[in-house]
Amino acid sequence: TQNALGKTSVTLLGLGAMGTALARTWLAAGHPVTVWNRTPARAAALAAEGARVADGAAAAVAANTLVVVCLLDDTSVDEVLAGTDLAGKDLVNLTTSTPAQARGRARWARERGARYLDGGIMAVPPMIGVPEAGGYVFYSGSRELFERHRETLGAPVGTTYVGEDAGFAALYDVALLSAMYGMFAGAAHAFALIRKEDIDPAALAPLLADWLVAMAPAVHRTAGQLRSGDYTEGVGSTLAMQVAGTPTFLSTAEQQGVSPELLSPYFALMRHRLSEGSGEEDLTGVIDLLVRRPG
Ligand code: FVH
Repeated sequence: TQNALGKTSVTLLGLGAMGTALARTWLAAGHPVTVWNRTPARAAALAAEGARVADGAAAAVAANTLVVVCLLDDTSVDEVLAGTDLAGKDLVNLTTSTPAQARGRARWARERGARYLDGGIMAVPPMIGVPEAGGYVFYSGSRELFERHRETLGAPVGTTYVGEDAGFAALYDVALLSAMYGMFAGAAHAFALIRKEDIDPAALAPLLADWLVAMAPAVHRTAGQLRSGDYTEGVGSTLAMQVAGTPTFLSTAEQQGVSPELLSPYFALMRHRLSEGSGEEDLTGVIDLLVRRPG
């Protein structure tokens, strides 16, 4: 359903920080929006901005073909959609899920006659409706559904479609966030090293940020090596050389009174790979050690 300006009507279930930001942006972009939230008070401000407030999840779902859910977790999606009629609906689930939950939800939606698209949000609420902030949502599942609603879904924040497998959006989401936590862990160790010295953390911060940016393109070399299977391709610092340097990192941590607990597991994997005779390789072999083999 579209209004006179050709803007698709949206039903949104879940008015937490993220849902509220999404609803507000759709309203500002001229989309008719019907909302529902378990705690009704959270809908009041949006009602004043033009949202229609449904008196139940079932009524909200019935109001429009495009139904977006942005709830706490997969269990809350179950609870909220339990009594709704999803036949013929275009269900877009922006609730953070595991890949298995997303695939299960896609099957569940299909059994109820709905088309399904899963989303993994790579943004925080203040980035919604602010294109220059660079946020976006990974989408996976029905490509046809994504194409049909691409414009509407792209109104609040960018969109990146990653495939028909409904679990892929969640997988990409968690992969990127996992890398982010690795980066935060490295930065935490770096700040810990200078903590007891007469060094201003604000002086280290820009150096750290620039260094992480300079190192980030290494992921392209890693990807190339994974594709070719040749982990020596384009190698700059060999695994043997890097393992030889690890005692310096561990001794420095000890001298500075810093626990090596964030660095040590990675160093252990590097040593393990070296012990397999991979000294001339890059660090890419560590990935193979992480991937568990069946049995
Ligand atoms: N906020 C963020 O920074 C992150 C950014 C990346 C993506 N996440 C995910 O987005 C989903 C929603 O997050 P949110 O920020 O809106 O979360 P809350 O503000 O905590 O709101 C949660 C909403 O879920 C409703 N809810 C929770 N449990 C139930 C339930 N059993 N039945 C019905 N509704 C439920 C809650 O309702 P209420 O407490 O207001 O009644 C809120 O509407 C999430 O998956 C993030 O991981 C956000």
